[in-house]
Parts: sequence; structure tokens; C-alpha cells
Amino acid sequence: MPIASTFTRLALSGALSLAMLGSAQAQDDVRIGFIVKKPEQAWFINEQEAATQLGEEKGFSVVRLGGEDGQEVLSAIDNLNSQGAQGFVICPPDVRLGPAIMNRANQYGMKVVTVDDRFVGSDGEPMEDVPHLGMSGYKIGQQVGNAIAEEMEARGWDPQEVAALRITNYELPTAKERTDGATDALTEWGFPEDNIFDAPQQNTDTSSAFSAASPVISKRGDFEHWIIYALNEESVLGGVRATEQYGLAAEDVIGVGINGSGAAFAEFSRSNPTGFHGTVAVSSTAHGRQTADNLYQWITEGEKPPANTETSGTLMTRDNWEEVRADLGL
Ligand code: FCA
Repeated sequence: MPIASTFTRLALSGALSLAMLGSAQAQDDVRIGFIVKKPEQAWFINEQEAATQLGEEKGFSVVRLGGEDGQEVLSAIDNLNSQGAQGFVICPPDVRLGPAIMNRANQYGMKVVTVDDRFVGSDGEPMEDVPHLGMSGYKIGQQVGNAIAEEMEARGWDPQEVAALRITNYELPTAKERTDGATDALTEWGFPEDNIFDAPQQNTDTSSAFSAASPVISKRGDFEHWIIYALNEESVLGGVRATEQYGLAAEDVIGVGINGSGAAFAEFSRSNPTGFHGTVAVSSTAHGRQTADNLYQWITEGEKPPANTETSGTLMTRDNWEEVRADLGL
């Protein structure tokens, strides 16, 4: 190959890649963080992936971080600042950290959007100033309660002889809304309030739900039939595992969760059905994309996202989970 032409080609490709670099540079100017309280949970992995994917489509970068306690969140924010991020989406490990998180973010001039768990101010009220997107907890809780009631009917259970394991997390408003919604739907249907037993969990994961559930189930050994609900499917699974450990059969247990993520898919894929009857699926993909997009628009166009956006859910059981999964883009 003649030297001249090689040179021309090199020069040309150099110019091209410089031009590409130029535009990539402009796009790379926007960098956002996506901080989640439980980075190992399928729900949060999916949210972060969806945000990253949107960033690839629109040309901004997403730094995925975990923040499992206040210290970790604050150092994640420092880390984002040193990377030149203009803002972040966060699901905080404790909603009462809202004021401290906003302090740090404001010091750096970063914009903040919350997802799933909404900040609570020092007055105990939601921090309306920080745009939020989360599920409509009460309504989704009602869906859980109704799904359990229908299944009790299908199995011909007498509600007087059924115990309800309510795995609670009253420190977290969205958790309380969800379990309140389920309780109200159940009692409206005729479930006796006296048969509802609380198992307060310390965390929103399977192991803390298992620890909370075990003593409650063993104390009420007189009940043969159990229903289980909680703020999410990970927690309901902890309850289901506790009934199994206690020796209850799958047909004696009806657990219905919330989320529709990998934890539920794995359970539905098992060859033998378990006491995990279903889950109300919400699109974690949509939560991740929408919040990242809201923040991106805010940074680039100065358009502040709506104060509060609520999303809805669809019941997913062993029979329809693959279909619902595809519909929700999960
Ligand atoms: C809370 C729960 C998560 C998920 C999310 C939408 O953060 O802990 O499992 O349900 O709300």
C-alpha cells in the first residue's frame, strides 16, 4: 500500500475519531449517580441497569453505587462529586436520612431525585421539595389483600381458622402503606382482625423477615393455614421459608408479595409450587428509566420533575408470570 494513501487514511480516521470524541465528550458531560439501599437485590439491580441503558441511549453516564447506611451514602455522594456528577437518583437506606443527604448534595450543587422510598423531613412529613417516584403503596397493598382473599376462597378455607403473618416495617412509610392496604382489603372481605399477627422486621430483606416470622409461627402452632404479606416479595419469601422450616406444607400457605423481580421468578421456576402464591409486579425497569430521565431533563433543560409520581402493579402468579414479566419489560 502506498505510503501516501496510508497516511491519508490515518489522517482521515484520526479526524473522524476526533469528531466522534468531540460529540462523545459533550454527551459525557452529563453524569449522574444511582444509589440504592440494597445493591444485591434483583429489584435494585434492575433499576440501576435500566437507568444505565437509558444513559447509553441518550448519551449520559450513570455511576451505580450502593448505600446501605448513612455513612456509605455520604461517601457515595463525595465520590460522585469527585467524578463530576451533577446529581443522583437515590433509594435511601433510611428515609430519615433525607435532611442529611440533601445537605451534602446542596453543598456540591447536586440535584436529587428519590426512587421507591421517599425522604422524610425532621417534622416527620415527606420532603415535598425532592422529586419522588414510587409505587402507590396503599393500592398495591389492596391488590395483595384481594389476591390472598381470592386464593383462600379458591381453596375453600374458613377465614376464622386461618392465621395471617403480617411482616411489618413501620419505620418505612411505603411499607406501612402497603401492609395497611392489604390488611384493609382482607378485613373488608371478612378476615378476622384477631387472626392477624405482626412480625416486625428490621430490614427489608429475606433474612430479616425469616427471623421476624419464625417465633410468630411457632407461637401460633394451633393454626394449620397461614397467609403471609409484607412490603415486598423478598420479605414474604422469608415468611414462606419460616413456614417450611416449621413443617407446614405448600398447600397450607398463601404468601403474596410485591415487586416482581428475580426473587419471584426463581420461586415460580421451581418445579414444585411453594407457599409463595404470587406477587404484585411493578416495573423496576420503568422506575429506573423514568427517574434517571427525570433527573437528566432537570440537569440539561432545567425542568424540575413532578413532586410525586405513583406507579401501579399487576398480579403475577405461577400461571402468568412469564407473560406479565414480558409486558412490564422485566
Ligand atoms: C422498597 C422495598 C423494595 C421495593 C421498593 C419499590 O424500597 O424495600 O423491595 O419494593 O420499595
